[in-house]
Amino acid sequence: MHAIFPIIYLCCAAVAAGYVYFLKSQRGFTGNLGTRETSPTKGAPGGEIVLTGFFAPVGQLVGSVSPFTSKVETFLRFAGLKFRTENGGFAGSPKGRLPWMKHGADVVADSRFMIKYLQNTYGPQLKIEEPQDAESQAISTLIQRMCEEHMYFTSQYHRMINPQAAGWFKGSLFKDAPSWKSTFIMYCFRSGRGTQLRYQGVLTNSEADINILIDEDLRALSGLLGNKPYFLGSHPTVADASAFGTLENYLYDGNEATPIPAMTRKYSNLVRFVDSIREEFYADKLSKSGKAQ
Ligand SMILES: N[C@@H](CCC(=O)N[C@@H](CS)C(=O)NCC(=O)O)C(=O)O
Repeated sequence: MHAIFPIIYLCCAAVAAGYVYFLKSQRGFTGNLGTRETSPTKGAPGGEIVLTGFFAPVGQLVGSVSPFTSKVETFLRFAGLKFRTENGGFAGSPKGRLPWMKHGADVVADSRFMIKYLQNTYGPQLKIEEPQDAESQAISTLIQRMCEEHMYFTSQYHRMINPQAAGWFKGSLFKDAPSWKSTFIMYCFRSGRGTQLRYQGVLTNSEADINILIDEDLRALSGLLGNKPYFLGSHPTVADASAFGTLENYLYDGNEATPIPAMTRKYSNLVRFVDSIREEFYADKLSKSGKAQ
């Protein structure tokens, strides 16, 4: 009878060691602060832009499954800048997160600082222009903060914590990993993200309450967009890159067992906004990934 205890201890130790090994191999995914260097603000135009982020295809997305990576890629496409992408690479990121980029000798992380850097470096050569009036600039900042600091975390609940997303996590996000590995990674993510979302605040709410917040955010974006092609008028801006990164994920990541895609489809102008950017700026990838739903 007692002989079973050493075996149980050994199994627990093996699982704990595996978990620690996984966290170390990810350089502490969720909680890795990187080197926290202050971002360079401007470089010399002409260097190759290498964007590192999540680029493995997921669902029907043409942009990245990471809204922040998608935001930067969309900005580069709006701006008409040439770039190359690399998949993965937390360890190289000065902020411990994705995306980050190399441009000549500079390394810049965090979508907000990467875009400012590109604007300062390329200025009038960019094909897009930001609004000059204070009200539009304020709206742009508010859209970005809502997408990136609120809509991201509520959707993380449905991706990482909601048990309904298990099929998507294993069959889509980690489709290339063997089943035991994707299951193990899923439970590691649930634990790490669970802690993060409790401190951040989303996970102090029930699922029903989280869904109310999601709908309020979508309604706010839909009301702001109205019939305009883009959030600030007839031309794309950084606010649209940010909203696209978020909304394309809400609509097309394929996580249909959770309520987000159906909730987003209720707002037809948001669907039209996402689809028109996919068609105009991602035609190359859209033809490969299949037509929008
Ligand atoms: N403020 C950052 C956020 C980037 C971010 O959170 N990226 C996620 C991927 S979508 C990440 O790297 N997460 C790793 C972690 O939470 O440790 C930005 O705008 O780039």
